[in-house]
Amino acid sequence: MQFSISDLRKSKLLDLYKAMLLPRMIEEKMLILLRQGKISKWFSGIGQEAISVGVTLSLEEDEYILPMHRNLGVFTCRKIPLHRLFSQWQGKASGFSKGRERSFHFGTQEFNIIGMISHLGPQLGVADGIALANKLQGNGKVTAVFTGEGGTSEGDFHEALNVASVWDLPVIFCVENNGYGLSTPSEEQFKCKNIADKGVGYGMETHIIDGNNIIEVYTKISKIANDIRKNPHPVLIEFKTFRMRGHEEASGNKYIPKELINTWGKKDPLENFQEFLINENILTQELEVEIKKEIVHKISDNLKIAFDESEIQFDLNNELSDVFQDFDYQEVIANDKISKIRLVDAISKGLYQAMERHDDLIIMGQDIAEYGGVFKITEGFLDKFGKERIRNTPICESSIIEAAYGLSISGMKSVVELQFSDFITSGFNPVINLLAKSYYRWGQNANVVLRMPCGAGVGAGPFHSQTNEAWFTKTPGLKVVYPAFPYDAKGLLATAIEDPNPVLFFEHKGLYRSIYQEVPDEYYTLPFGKASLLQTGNDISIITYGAGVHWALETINNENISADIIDLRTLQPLDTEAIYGSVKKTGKVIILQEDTMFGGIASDISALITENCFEYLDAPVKRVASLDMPIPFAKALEDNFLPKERLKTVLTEILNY
Ligand SMILES: Cc1ncc(C[n+]2csc(CCOP(=O)(O)OP(=O)(O)O)c2C)c(N)n1
Ligand SMILES: [Mg+2]
Repeated sequence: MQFSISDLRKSKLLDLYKAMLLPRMIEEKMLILLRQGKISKWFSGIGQEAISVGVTLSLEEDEYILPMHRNLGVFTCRKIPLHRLFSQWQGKASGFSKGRERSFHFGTQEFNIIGMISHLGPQLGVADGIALANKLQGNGKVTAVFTGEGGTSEGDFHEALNVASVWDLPVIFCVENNGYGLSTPSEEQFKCKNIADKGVGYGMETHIIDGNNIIEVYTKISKIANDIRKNPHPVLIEFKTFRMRGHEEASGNKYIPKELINTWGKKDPLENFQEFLINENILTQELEVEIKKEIVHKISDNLKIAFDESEIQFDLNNELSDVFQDFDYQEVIANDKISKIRLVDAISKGLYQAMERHDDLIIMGQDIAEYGGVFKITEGFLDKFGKERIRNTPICESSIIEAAYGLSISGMKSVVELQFSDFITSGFNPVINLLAKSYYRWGQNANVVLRMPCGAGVGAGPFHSQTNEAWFTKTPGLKVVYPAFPYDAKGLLATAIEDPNPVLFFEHKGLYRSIYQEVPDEYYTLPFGKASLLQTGNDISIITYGAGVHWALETINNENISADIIDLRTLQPLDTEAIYGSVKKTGKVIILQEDTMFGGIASDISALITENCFEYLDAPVKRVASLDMPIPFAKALEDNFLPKERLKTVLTEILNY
């Protein structure tokens, strides 16, 4: 192995050596502890240390790094106290995730490290968001993100590279090509010669670097980082290296040909560099012994602290109260000036006023800038707020939601407009696994609102008509808002944007231009978790939301029935008090939803009512919902799919019970 040290000082060379030695020695200790059953799982980065160390030491300490499962060197180079790392791996309180996350699945703002989620690829899009914040703030910072070559097969990789390139984001995408993704060799993972070749297709600067040569990694990445700081742009680096041990320790590496291990064993980044330093008289045997002794002590002292720390105890309140970040709701009341406007106008005005109020709020979505969005909600926004804040995106829901999370990590707010709520399936992973779990996992909030134009009745067929709120009400960590009126929509959208937690904001397309209401012209907020009682009566309670509210009002008024009609307005949090109060009064209840029947939120509300109001019920709790089938296109089919007509039959049945 050739080392070209050019103008590096001796002390720097020794520092690089020590920086690689520390993670190597920690790992060797961990392998012993693993065999003794003292730690649970270990993903070894032995043989790949030069990459983590070289990249991390090329960055400033306040520049974000997003490592993967083999990048212990990133954590040690950022000088995290070792006992905190050890506590983290043992699920103890001095770690970074209150015992909720294992191995390297955590982040720490203190050290500017954003840890991975298991799904690998989302890391890359998160880096885009952090880099976008840096670019918008013009602070000249660079962001580095890691992935293995296996992870490059995921859609997230392609989306993230494409977005970074189109937006000229200051990111270094570091691919560690270590030959295997679990047991799958590279030739079964991708067909091109080098992963770096993929960057060409995105119009991106690329480099191939010997990942086992610390000097090459450090000098090249330092230079690239400097270039990016002056002139923001993304760079794709392929580090050629090899995974010397199994995917994780329990899985072994029998499937790897011995010759490969032997060949790469000779390229060990640490041994080769050590030999070089000795030959150059920079390192002596005595110094080597001294350095190792110091590290051994450091590791054992810190291990003792971690082992001495008591196990974490379960406290229900602690766990549940960390699902969401506390939000101190501030009521803002508008003056009396009102205008009669449609739902679509109320959302547009609410969003516009939120943009005026929050300088750090960015809107991202497909066709939202010049075109104003497919429903024209952001029409005219571009002129007022400019292209940086009203961002047209490529068609890539996943990486944009990941980028929104990255913006939140950097302290910014974002609203992402889904063109249709149906398309959230293409960005499902980051919603469920990044946004929803982040605060609970490591205390990082996701200050993101996803606007979800949804709903049927517009003859749009199976892929433009779904109302998919139940996919999200099921997932702890997400707030779900579903207004039925312009007044509620405007006030609740303002609150959604104020709230530091991730909010899915459902907007029914069928109501956009058909429902008018007098709405305050000024900015105002409305609280989450408060249903509205639209009409009172004594014979039955109808609990509903969205388009269901309008079906219920129409049906009840036509049939002249004395009913409570409750518009839930938000589904998470759910106003159970309003539900129970009404059911206890009327003794009969229908839960009406536009969603298909099985597994919808009506089922849970029904269960809550039977569990909490059983003695007050005079009839079975009834759900009225769409048929359990995809939404059809033709009018007669769609009308019969939807529950509106069935509501009358069920009403009669329950009132006569
Ligand atoms: C979406 C997803 N699919 C599968 C896995 C299981 N898995 C975890 S790591 C891994 C291999 C990753 O290979 P690579 O990206 O090359 O990284 P390496 O482990 O080699 O460092 C697999 C298949 C996962 N975590 N997430
Ligand atoms: Mg790999």
